[in-house]
Amino acid sequence: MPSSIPVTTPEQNAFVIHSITAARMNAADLGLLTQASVVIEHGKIAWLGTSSALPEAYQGLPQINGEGKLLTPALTDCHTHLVWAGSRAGEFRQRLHGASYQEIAEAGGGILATVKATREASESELFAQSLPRAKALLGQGVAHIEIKSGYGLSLKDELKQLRVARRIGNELPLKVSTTLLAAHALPPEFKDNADGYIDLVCNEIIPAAAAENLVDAVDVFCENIGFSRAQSERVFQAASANGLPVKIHAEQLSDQDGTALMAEYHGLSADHLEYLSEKGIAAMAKSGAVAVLLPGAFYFLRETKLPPVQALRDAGVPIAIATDANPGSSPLLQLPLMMHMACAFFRLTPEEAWLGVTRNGARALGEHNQGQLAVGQRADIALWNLTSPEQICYEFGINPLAQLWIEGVAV
Ligand code: DI6
Ligand code: FE
Repeated sequence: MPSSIPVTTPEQNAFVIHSITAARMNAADLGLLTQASVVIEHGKIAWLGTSSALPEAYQGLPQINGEGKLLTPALTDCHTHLVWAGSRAGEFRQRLHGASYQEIAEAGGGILATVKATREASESELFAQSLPRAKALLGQGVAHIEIKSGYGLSLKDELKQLRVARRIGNELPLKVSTTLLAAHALPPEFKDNADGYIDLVCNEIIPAAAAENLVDAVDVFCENIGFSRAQSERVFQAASANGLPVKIHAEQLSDQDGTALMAEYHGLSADHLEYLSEKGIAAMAKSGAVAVLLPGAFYFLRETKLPPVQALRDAGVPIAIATDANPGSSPLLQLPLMMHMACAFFRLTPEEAWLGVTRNGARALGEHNQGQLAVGQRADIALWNLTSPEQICYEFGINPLAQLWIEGVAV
């Protein structure tokens, strides 16, 4: 049982939650601690241990009765594209009539349909359409979301998307990490000139986004319908030159060796990974990057090839789970449902699913001060109406969140 001597004196904004089962996320079994108490102070976890061992200095603080509920770190959704305009419901209908995702993309629909709508939307319209999506995640206990650009595909419109993402983080209590995904698709004005577009991304869009402090990481869609490994590498070089960490959409529809490239650039994560090879797994294991699995896209695209979960496990690669919220391949905003699907489709254990949306989700965003219940971590914590951790993976449709605190403030 961990305990620590308090280093600060308790203040008015400090409180204790007692009678909880704490899932510390410090071990493969989640490090459950029953009849526990946690002390929150200055927006951080100041103490955690069994209730009977609560230090005297904290005993006079306001007390919240956790009534035996499960307390976990708040959730992180480490891969979303939730700033977009318009709807692709018509494409869903086309797919029901037999068209594939690739065929729709090649015919100028798909991502480019959303690019058109996103370009046409003003910044305030884009914000108004996107805000409810972030609110939906917040209401499920998500305290940190990543938001990618990639539906602007021009200097002006990529920056517009990133500004909207930053504004969501400023207006809601949750934290937003922004990722520039200008290399998501080829815009119509660069048709047949992918290298010319990559020049624009590297020479103008990345430096401008970095200069305006609009971006926390850079991503590329490395795929036969996206960008080649060589083009992805040029984007990574520009990201590195601008001091930005990289991530990659890799091996989603085919194996392009993008994961190994990301590892060479010491990237944060490789995401999707259904077609990941042994070579890619070994590269990830060596680099320490996070494998982000996206069961929503697997489900919605009716993919049949499973990501190599057992090989990732055997290699000790940390696994995260996210929604991939986007209008084309994962039109959903339900992170607990992704925990269920990760278990049902990918055979993750409930413990792996929890680690995937807490500790490992945070790591995929380069965050080490959140995602665990431990002294010194940000007090982004969630109390759940759950009798056991696996219940959230088993049953869906009822929101089990009892209370969320972000930096120690009740939401
Ligand atoms: N992979 C995906 O699944 C999404 N983007 C990507 O690179 C799909 C985005 C869309 O269809 O709008
Ligand atoms: Fe994605």
